[in-house]
Amino acid sequence: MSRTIVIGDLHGCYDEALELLDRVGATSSDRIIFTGDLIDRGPKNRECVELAMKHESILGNHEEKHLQQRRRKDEDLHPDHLATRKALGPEHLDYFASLPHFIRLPEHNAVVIHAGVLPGKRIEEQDPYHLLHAQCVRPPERKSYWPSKAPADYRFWTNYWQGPERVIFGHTVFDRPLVTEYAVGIDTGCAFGRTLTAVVLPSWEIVSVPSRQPSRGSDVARIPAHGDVNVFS
Ligand SMILES: [Mn+2]
Repeated sequence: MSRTIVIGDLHGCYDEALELLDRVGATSSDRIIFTGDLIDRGPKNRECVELAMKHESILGNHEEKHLQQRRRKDEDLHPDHLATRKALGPEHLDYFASLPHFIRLPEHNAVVIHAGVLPGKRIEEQDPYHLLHAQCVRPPERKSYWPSKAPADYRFWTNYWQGPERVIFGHTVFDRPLVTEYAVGIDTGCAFGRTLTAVVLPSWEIVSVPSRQPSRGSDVARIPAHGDVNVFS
């Protein structure tokens, strides 16, 4: 039976992506989807984009940023973004411009998005800002906060989302994959020296490989054994 393998944010971690594909035994009959944020932070941006071009990806906020900065001068870019720009050609930016905000997997009652959604709206009606950025929210307000900067009455979006689809997402780095009834978060911070994670459908098996990058500090969402996921450090 053919599988769908969804892989979390690469951020230039190409070697780990190949190791993960090998670890899950990916073949040409498997469908492979990346959750966006292929670029920035890690060492092999071009390779990651070209890997995604051979498979499928959604748009991440980092691809969006490079599209927004497309006409900005080199000297006006963040050094990390400049390094990425130098590794890419116009064909890669054109590819970013073609990427969807979500990919539906109706056969699994699932949808792949980059960041998050607000409750009570179909995926097609979601604000693209939330699809690319949502973390801690207070519906129906539009505002979203980084976990470490969220006021106490803002909660991580998965605490509100009640489906009907199970959302597979990246963007927020967790200390281990987040698995709830209606959400599966698979960004485990490879670019920060943690792990790269995939979820394999239809079994929903989670597979991770260790990062080869040096350990770097980042906001990491620590998931408690019970309760919501608003425990961050
Ligand atoms: Mn992101």
